Order: sequence, then structure tokens, then C-alpha cells
Amino acid sequence: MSQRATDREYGHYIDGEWTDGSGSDTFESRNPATGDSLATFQRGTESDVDEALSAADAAFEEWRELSYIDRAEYLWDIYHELRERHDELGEIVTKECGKEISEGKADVTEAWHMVEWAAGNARHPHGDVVPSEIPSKDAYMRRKPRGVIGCITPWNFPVAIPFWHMAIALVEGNTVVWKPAEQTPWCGQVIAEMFEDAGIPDGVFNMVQGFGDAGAAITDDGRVDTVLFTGSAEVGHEIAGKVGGEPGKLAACEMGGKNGIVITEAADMEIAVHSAVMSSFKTTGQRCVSSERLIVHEEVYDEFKERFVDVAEEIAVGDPLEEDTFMGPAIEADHVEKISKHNELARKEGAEVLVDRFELGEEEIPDGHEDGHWVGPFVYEIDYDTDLRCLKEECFGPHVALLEYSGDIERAVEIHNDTPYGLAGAVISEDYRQLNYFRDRADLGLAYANLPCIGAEVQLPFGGVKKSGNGYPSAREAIEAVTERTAWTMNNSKEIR
Ligand code: TXE
Repeated sequence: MSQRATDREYGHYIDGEWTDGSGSDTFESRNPATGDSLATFQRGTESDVDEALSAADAAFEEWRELSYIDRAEYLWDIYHELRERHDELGEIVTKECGKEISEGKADVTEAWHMVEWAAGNARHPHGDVVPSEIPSKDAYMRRKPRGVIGCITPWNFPVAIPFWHMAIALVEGNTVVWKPAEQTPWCGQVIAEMFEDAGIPDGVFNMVQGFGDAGAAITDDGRVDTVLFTGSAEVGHEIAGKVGGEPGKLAACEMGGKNGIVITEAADMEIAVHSAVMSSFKTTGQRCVSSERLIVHEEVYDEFKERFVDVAEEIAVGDPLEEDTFMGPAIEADHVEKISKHNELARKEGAEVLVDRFELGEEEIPDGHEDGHWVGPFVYEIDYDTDLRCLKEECFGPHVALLEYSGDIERAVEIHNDTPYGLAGAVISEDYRQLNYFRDRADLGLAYANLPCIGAEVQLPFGGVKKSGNGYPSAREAIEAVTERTAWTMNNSKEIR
């Protein structure tokens, strides 16, 4: 069994076969910490996507006829492999996307949690029995698979997010065509190998490597019933507009945010500082739930600022394979450029810069890593104003604003909600009234109290409101996007009523 398309380069996995595809272009996966090439991959074309969709379409009828339990068996094999190869895969994640090693491994842990939850659902299928208005009738809601699901995923959780999309789609009886992010094709390759090793029937799972044009070939094709997408707001809105505008089609998209943490006068400072540091700098600020705005009450502002700045000055940026590193590099050179532009925008708009480690000192860059995409924390304070772009546009880096507020929790939430996004946010307070107000009035899909806003649990919904998303492409609520509901009413008597 050859898992490589050729001796030199990796290909696509279509209809149970490895293939070079129809194109001649290739691309490299590069280690963001060193700039080194890790492997070469075939760049998928429209015709490769067409082949993958035909295979998924053809495999659907047989796959849907299997029981939930039988479908889940393939995922249990993958679950065991994810656990057995946890550390090895975590290292691949770190090498390919630059997250520090404990986070690389956590990406794999999250994937196995998702697979466990989805396969476990096979023993607990969802549905509703609803008493009919007429005693002689039975009524219930039955779920059916939608058909072919197109999954398009980003680089920042290259193992977890694909399973967040695909695991439940497959257990519910759909077939899948997946395009991994172009920055993390190696993780894509490993996942496809797992499906092959699990012996999933031909055509049920298909992977096409490539860029946005291959993604668009998936979303634009009439054979795709649902698109599950995680990535930028720009692309997500385009997909939601195109796919969601067609009758019978669904797009569930999750698109990041400009997340904030409210720290009230009733906050425990230890929790406040820890939460802000974790949310702003973990994964080098490149999480959809990372916070870029810290909204702090005037009574605790000075204390918080001093403690937060002290930590930001000292945070260990470096080789992500070293366990004492806190922050690895940014994903790629273009992204460093983008972060730099956001830092400059904040300056132009009047920021008082408190920490500027954007350009690391030579001594901070580990030997042999001079070509890595290094950035350090950038922390500023600024007077809140609704017209400031730096408080509204997502940077997706270790870039964070401190905003001082006076007044009550209502004022803090007003500032918090003043962005086009609504994905994740946190409130730090020992006052239950403040916590409850935040829970009910902050525009958020994911709200945390006295915690960093970075966690996710697979049995909870994961997604946002406003510009952060439509529908839920991941975890529990994704069931809605990958199934049709039939309301079934059956007459048990001879009389028609
Ligand atoms: O996202 P893209 P990128 C945000 C973050 C980041 C920015 C850009 O702000 O700086 O997005 O990241 C595929 N039709 N997030 O460039 O371009 C693409 O090939 C169909 C937030 O990575 O949206 C990849 O597989 N597909 C985020 C996927 O979409 C298309 C995580 C995401 O790429 C396409 C990552 C098209 N027209 C970045 N164009 C989060 N929510 O966590 C591209 N793709």
C-alpha cells in the first residue's frame, strides 16, 4: 500500500486511492520556526475536486444505509490511532504550524475528543418524539443525512478543526470532500492516511490538497449539500453568500473575532492577569478566540496594567519544540506583515505603546531559526472611541489593547459589544450580578466567566454571532448543518382524523 502519490511528493486521496491529480503544480509545506521545507504536495485543480465530488456522490447511498454503529466503527479506529500517535502527531502540528509543543499535542487531544464524541453519538442518536394532538397518531422527528459535505479548514488547528467538521458529518451518514489549509498539508496527509488505515469505504472520505481555488471549486459545485468552513471573515462571508443563497443548500461558517475580556472592579487580579495573558498570547494570538481588547475598570486599571505588562515583557518567545517556550512564530511571512500593519494602525490612531516586542532581539531568536517568522507581544493603551479601526479589525496576532472604563457593567458590555464580531469573550468578576449581565447581554457565541477565553468543549456548541459566523460548523450544533429533519406523523387507527 503506497500512501505517497509519487516517490517525492504527496498527493490527494480520492475514491480510496492516492493520486497525483490532474495538475502539474506543487507547493511546499514549510516550518514557520525555521523556514525549512517539510514536504511537497500536489496542488489540487477543479478537475481533482470534480473527481472527489463524483466519488463522494456515488458512495453516499451505500454509506447512508449502514447503521450508525457501523459507521462509527471507522471513527473508533481513528480515535485509537490519534491516542496512540498523540505525541508524534503533536510534533508534526508544531513543526507545520509553529504552535508550542504542548499546544501541538493539545490539538491532537482535541481531535480525539471530537472523534470520541461523534462516534459516541452513534449510541445516542438525536431525535424527538413529540406527542401528537390526536391520541391515535404517533409523531416524531427523524434525522437523515444531507449528502455530500464540503469541509474547508484553516491552519491554526490543523488536526482538531478537520475532525470538528468531518467526524459528526460522517457518523450522521454523509460523505465528505475535504480541503486542508495550504499552510498545513502534512497534517492533512496524516489524517487522510488514518482514514485509509481505518478502511473507510472508497469515496466516503476524500481529500484534495490545494489553495482557495480548490476550496471554491468545492463550494461552487451543485453536488455539495452543506459546506462547513472555518477561516477568515472575508472568505466565510463569500461562501455563506454564495452557498446559503441557493435553495436546499447550507453553509455553516466560523470566522474569528475581535474578542474582548471585561475585568471589573470586583475581579480577582490573579485570575484577571492569567486569563488575559493566556487569551492574548497563546498560539501567538492566532486563535479565533484570542482576545485583542482588555476592558478594565478604572479602580483596578493601574494594578492590572502593571502586572499584565510585566508578564508581556517576559514571555518566552522561541523554538516551539522546546517545552519552556510560551509563544512560537507566526504562521508565515505575509502574516508577520499583516500583524505589523495592525500595530502601525494602532500607533496612527493614537495608541500609547506599553510593550513593543514585535521585532525580537537577535539574542531572542534561537540558533538555526533565523528564517522563522518571529513576532513578540505588542501591548498598547488607548482611549476608547467607537471610530477606532484598531479596536474593530481582527489582527490575529499577539496584539492587544488596554481600555479603561468607568461606571458599571452595563458600560463595560457596551464597549465590549462595539465590534462587528461576536465570537468569544470573558468577564472576570466575583460579583454574580455582573457575571449574569455579561452572559445575557454580551454579543457572543462563546462566553467565559473567570477563565481565559480560549477553551472549547466538543459537547457544547461552538460558533459566533454577528460577523463571526452563521450556523455552527463544529461540535454539537454541527448536527443541524449535516442532517435534514423529517417530521413524521403516523396514523394508528382506521379512522382518518
Ligand atoms: O484564511 P482563509 P487564512 C483569519 C485570520 C487570518 C485570516 C487569513 O484573521 O489572518 O483569517 O487566514 C480556503 N473559497 N483566520 O488566509 O483565506 C483556504 O485555502 C473556498 C481565522 O488562512 O479564509 C483555507 O483552506 N475556500 C480563523 C481556508 O479557506 C477558500 C482561522 C481558510 O483560508 C477560498 C484562520 C475561497 N474563495 C484564519 N479562499 C479562525 N476562525 O480561527 C481560501 N479558501
